[in-house]
Order: sequence, then C-alpha cells, then structure tokens
Amino acid sequence: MPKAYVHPLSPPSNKVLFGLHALDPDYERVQIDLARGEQGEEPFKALNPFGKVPVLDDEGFILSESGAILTY
Ligand SMILES: N[C@@H](CCC(=O)N[C@@H](CS)C(=O)NCC(=O)O)C(=O)O
Repeated sequence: MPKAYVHPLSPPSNKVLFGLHALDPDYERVQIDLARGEQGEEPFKALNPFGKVPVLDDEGFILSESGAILTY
C-alpha cells in the first residue's frame, strides 16, 4: 500500500492527497509534524534529505516533489 508523508497545511501535500484519493484511495497517510521540525530528523530525513513534504513511498520506491509524484 502506498504511504504518503504529508502535512495538512501544505498545498503540495494536499495536491498529492487529491491525486492519491482519486487514483488509489487505498493508501496510508503519515502526518509529519513540520512545527516540531520532524522533517529535519530521522527517519523522515532518510526519505527526503531536503526535509520537505510530500513524500511518497510506493512499496519502497521513494519519491519527493509533488509534481513528480503526480506524474508518477
Ligand atoms: N516543490 C516542493 C515543495 C515542497 C515544500 O516546500 N514543502 C513544504 C511544506 S508546503 C515543507 O515541507 N517545508 C518544510 C521545511 O521547509 O522545513 C513540492 O512541490 O513538493
């Protein structure tokens, strides 16, 4: 099942969530606490060294950048 690492106040995150919901509603949503700085810490930093949401983990295939995720 795809996992989406997002934050509710992040427009790129919501863009990806709209796409996922339309195409594959069977996904897991993982909220990253941007206010606490979780995006700059492990284990999230291993997914995206740039420390930004959204990130998609599709069975181990990791992708960041909302436009790239939606294209994928
Ligand atoms: N170009 C990126 C932008 C991603 C981005 O800027 N994400 C922000 C939230 S909207 C973020 O994670 N900020 C956390 C930080 O910079 O520490 C995309 O479209 O995915």
